[in-house]
Amino acid sequence: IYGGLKALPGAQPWQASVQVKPKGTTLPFKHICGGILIKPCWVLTAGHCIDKKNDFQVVLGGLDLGKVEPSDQTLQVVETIVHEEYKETHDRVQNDIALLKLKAKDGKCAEESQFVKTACLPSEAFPDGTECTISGWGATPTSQHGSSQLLDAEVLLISQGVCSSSKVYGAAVDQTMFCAGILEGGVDSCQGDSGGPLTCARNQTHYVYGVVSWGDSCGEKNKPGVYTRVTHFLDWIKAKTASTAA
Ligand code: 4AZ
Repeated sequence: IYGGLKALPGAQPWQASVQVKPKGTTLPFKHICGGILIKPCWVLTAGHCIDKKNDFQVVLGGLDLGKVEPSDQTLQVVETIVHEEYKETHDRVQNDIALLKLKAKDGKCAEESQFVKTACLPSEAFPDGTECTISGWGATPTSQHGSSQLLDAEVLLISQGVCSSSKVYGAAVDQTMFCAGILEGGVDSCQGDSGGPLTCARNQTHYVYGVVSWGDSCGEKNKPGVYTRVTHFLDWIKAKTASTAA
């Protein structure tokens, strides 16, 4: 996260760290992407975070990735579902969305606490200019390897007209995506934040409106972050997660 601050305990309780243990090694799990808890057994993330060859785990409730904290809940992933039309081309990713099904222990997956809560799925659009929140452990201006502390920042929703104008991203951005940030630069998501949340609030309820997806570099003028537009994928999310009551 560029232009962010240390997240306060409990401020982003849906934030997940998506971690992999490369197959056929004994290396420990390491953070690769963010994720968003949307149901006790389901984490939403980006399609480009999922390489099916890997074993995944998800850590919820943590702020410092370098420490084991009492609020941590570490869960195994039993199924990864990448969008059927996920595509990576030279200049962009499309349908950059995936779901991770968590493994239940004693019949439960994530347990709600002060530090672990689900984010709601949005049912309608938020207006351009709405102030929303991004968070993650990704790269910062002073650390390309990311931050061990969870950071968050406020960004503004940018209109589709501006986002797909030639001075910003042109035709690389379509209706399944949106831009958010500050056009002057300085506040943005970055590598390692991918898959994580952009949430917008209405009446004290937090909605997962975007999934960190891509962008040209980080924090540059006229190159805001590009987010998967969750409202475009609601039917897909509901269909895939309908198999479990939780
Ligand atoms: C990345 O490489 C990435 N500034 C994520 C977000 C942004 C750029 C790159 C947005 O995962």
